[in-house]
Amino acid sequence: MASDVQETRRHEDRERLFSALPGHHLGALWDVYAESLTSEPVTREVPYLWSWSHMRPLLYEAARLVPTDEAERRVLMLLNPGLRGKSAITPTLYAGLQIILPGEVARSHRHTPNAIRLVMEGQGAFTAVNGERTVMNPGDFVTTPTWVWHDHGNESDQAVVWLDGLDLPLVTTLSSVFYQKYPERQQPVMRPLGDSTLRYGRGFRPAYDSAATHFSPIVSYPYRDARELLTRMAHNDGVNPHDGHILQYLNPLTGGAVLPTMDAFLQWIPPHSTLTAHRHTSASVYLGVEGHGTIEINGEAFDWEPHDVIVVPSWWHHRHVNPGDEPAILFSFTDRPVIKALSLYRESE
Ligand code: 1HN
Repeated sequence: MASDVQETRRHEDRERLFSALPGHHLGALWDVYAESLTSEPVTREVPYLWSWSHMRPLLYEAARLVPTDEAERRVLMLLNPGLRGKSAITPTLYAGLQIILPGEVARSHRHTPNAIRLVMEGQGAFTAVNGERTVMNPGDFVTTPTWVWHDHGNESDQAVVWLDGLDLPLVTTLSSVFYQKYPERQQPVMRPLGDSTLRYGRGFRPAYDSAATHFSPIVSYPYRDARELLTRMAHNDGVNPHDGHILQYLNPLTGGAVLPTMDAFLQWIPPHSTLTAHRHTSASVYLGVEGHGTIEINGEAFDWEPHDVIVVPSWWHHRHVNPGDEPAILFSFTDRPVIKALSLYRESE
């Protein structure tokens, strides 16, 4: 009998303890232990496909209604449905579509988050990075690494649209966001067109320049060059079972990923092929570039067309299918360099 009373008292004391904890900003580990230490990664973020046919009219409507002077950057963000309230496509990565109209300027600034761009539509806009302008044509890959001044302009006669990829959610989580406006709207042009490619992208570099930054010194990787290599690989090389033919955008100073936090790729899924599923502890954001295909993510089919964006979260099985007669070409960027640097990279079929 006495033990029943003791048991009741203990129960009441526990209730009192539990209800007192939140007021002191304390919590009981044993309540959340099982959901914290899962036997393998469990993601809140989900796979998703953003269709270009839905996004395009909204983006052009945003361009009509919101001037760049007001917006600094006129971008529609791609928000993962599993990460409500976060400006994020995965817990580490951000993606958005940016549009710049003829005559517009997206003012100069710099920030600690790294950014990549893949041009989707229109041609003749430019991105300026550290005094070098680079013209943006469809399929071109442009980098704006951590803490470099960058701005965009459009002196052409057509709207230009690109995919922005940033490590902003990661840098925010690491409490390391810094941002500054350049004193003028645009930075002065200090270098000729193609300067960084001539210096670092042709198998040479100025010999007294011994810096080995973890971001690529090359501003632009033209689609023409990437497409030529990919075509060569498709005609000469064996097919990778998971990725078909795939090239990595390289930082020539390290031989590794183009940015310290993000890796980027262009890949070719051969006609009439079904590749082998795999999964890895890095998330990928894909952009359809040419042809069409399917990414099956944990068995669910995401059928993509050019300019559609697909997110594959960490540790979800995915495989590529190309049912068509033409090669299917996909761009992607990932947080793999971060996962690898932290010794957390795992991959399995
Ligand atoms: C940014 O600076 C750009 O420079 C694009 O074009 C998107 C998203 C968040 C924060 C900064 C750009 C951005 C961004």
